[in-house]
Amino acid sequence: MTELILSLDLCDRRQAASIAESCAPYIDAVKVGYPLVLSAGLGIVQDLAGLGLPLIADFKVADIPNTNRLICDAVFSAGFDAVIAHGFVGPDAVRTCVEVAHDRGGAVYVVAEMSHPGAVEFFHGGVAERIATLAVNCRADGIIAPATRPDRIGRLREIVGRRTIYSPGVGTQGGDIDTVAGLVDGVIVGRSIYEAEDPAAEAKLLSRIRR
Ligand code: FNU
Repeated sequence: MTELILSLDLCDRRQAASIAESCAPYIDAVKVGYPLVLSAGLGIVQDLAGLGLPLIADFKVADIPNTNRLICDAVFSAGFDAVIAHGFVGPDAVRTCVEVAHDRGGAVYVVAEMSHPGAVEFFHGGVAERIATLAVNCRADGIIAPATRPDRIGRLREIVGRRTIYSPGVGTQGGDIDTVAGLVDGVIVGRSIYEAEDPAAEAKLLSRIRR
């Protein structure tokens, strides 16, 4: 089954909680990032906890090992179930995230290649493949790969095997959800759902990928 993950990039706490609640029957996890946490505060995690869905912290953690440890400790103490980290910072920094996450029963997903057009500047030419290999070697739970480039997902799948691939970039960024759903373990969707006139109806429509 391919998961549908709601990316809750809203800046209003009540609106975010209300959209998440209405979409909850059709989604498998909620991803929260800087826009919402910096606007609404970490208390949003408590608001969302009642949904009973895994909460993924998209903080793209990218610091030295000690700072990564402090960030990940705070993430899991706040009630998140998983964290997204960058891999370009190297194995010691990624391993620290994985250690903290696994000690706390959580997961780490490493960004192997980003979905926006400019990502090709640095991620192509072998870097994404090296980061995916690093994610495997550091025992990360999976990677983030771009729904905007299904061919690249295929290449990264060869490296990570059965590890989880979560993929953002469908809808507004141009990726086709039905193409990508067959290649990955979960599709991350933000604006196509929360900017829809009826977010729950849109989530229900997209939830066809869960079959
Ligand atoms: P939507 N996101 C992304 N591409 O889009 N974490 C990446 O390569 C990546 C991400 C996030 O376009 C992005 O920050 F690593 O509205 C946003 O939160 O569907 C979400 O995925 C996509 O949102």
